[in-house]
Amino acid sequence: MSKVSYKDDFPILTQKVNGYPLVYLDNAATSQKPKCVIDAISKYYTLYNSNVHRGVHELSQQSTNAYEQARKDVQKFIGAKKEQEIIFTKGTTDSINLVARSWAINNLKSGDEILISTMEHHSNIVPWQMICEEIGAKLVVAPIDDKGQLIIGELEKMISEKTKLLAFTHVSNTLGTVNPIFDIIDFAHKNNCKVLVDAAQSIPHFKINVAELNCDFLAFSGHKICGPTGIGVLYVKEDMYSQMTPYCGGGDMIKEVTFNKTTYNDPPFMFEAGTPNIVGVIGLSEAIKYVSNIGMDTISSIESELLSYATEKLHAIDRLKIIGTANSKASVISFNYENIHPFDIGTLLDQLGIAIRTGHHCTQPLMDFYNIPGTARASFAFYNTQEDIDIFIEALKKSLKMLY
Ligand code: 7TS
Repeated sequence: MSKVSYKDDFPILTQKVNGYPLVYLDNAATSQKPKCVIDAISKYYTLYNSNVHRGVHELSQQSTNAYEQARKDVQKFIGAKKEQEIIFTKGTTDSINLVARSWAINNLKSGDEILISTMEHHSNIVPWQMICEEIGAKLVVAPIDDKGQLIIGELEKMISEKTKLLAFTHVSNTLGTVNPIFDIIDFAHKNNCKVLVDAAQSIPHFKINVAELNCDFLAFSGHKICGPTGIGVLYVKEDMYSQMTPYCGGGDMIKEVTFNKTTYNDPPFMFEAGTPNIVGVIGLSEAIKYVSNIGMDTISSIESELLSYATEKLHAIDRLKIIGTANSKASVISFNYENIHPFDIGTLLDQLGIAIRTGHHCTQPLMDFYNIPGTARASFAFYNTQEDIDIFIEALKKSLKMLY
């Protein structure tokens, strides 16, 4: 187990909750923020708060420079070929809706199909249902096995000339499953099908390179990778822009406006209408620098050790069932214990200062697949420690004794 601890970088983790030192194991919902990110946000408001892309004055230039530098930082971080391929959004949900409204609605017709999987988050289901309803397209769902793995042979059979988009998650937020996205993207492209990757749960854990992946769209949220809430990214492969039109109009996304006709700015600006989340972008760029300094490979290896350690400890608890046992997993463990409601487990753990998430995790169809109302979910970040897991396991045993 790695000896370096990154906990000290996170001020929030030093506090007590309900009288106990906080053990934060709800990282799949949102990550904590290191001091450097908090400082970058504070510095922006203290020293150069101003709007971007419009002021001639010094502060606006500083703010614009920081905003556009952040775009380059994101480009480099995800291996995009050009900075123009980076659109800043509110988060993964907003990014997926942007693809639905700016691309899918213009390029799909009645009878076409969108292929997703059983393990998708609601934000990669509902936008497509809305589009399908509007244009008469069909949502097709690829099955998974009991371990929570995509059945690739079945998925491949479901792709036909009608399939125009494959939208699927890289990592399941509920099961932790890591999907074989290289192979899936390759297969989809051989069948003339575009691919959107929901990277909300992979970007915090692994090095992502969109050029190598060769995906057409990739979405993620800043808040899951040590950045602020309300900021996200949509990567768009440059040649897709010719098939897209903006769905949100307003300031900053135009070249010229008259009452007769408006011409649009170039991408990515045409997709960033209105005053953007400037401080969010600046905070995200600081977060990217922070995790890059640690190294995504180091992060992956710390988290994989935490995952193995916690899985082993949970397996040793009689009658506890882990939901999601894929061969390749990120540091997320969902579990249930006999007929005890996950909410009760979460509530008792909270009283001992331990934060986990309980419920359906915005994956209700996946809960239906397993025929369960929800799970208790512990999700680990690189700043968690073996000691956190020991405390969690002891508290869990104590809680189960009280409940069962
Ligand atoms: N896709 C996946 C795979 C997710 O896990 C989430 C959020 C989203 C999309 C949506 O991200 P947002 O930032 O736009 O909300 N997942 C979770 C979770 O597991 N617990 O809380 C939020």
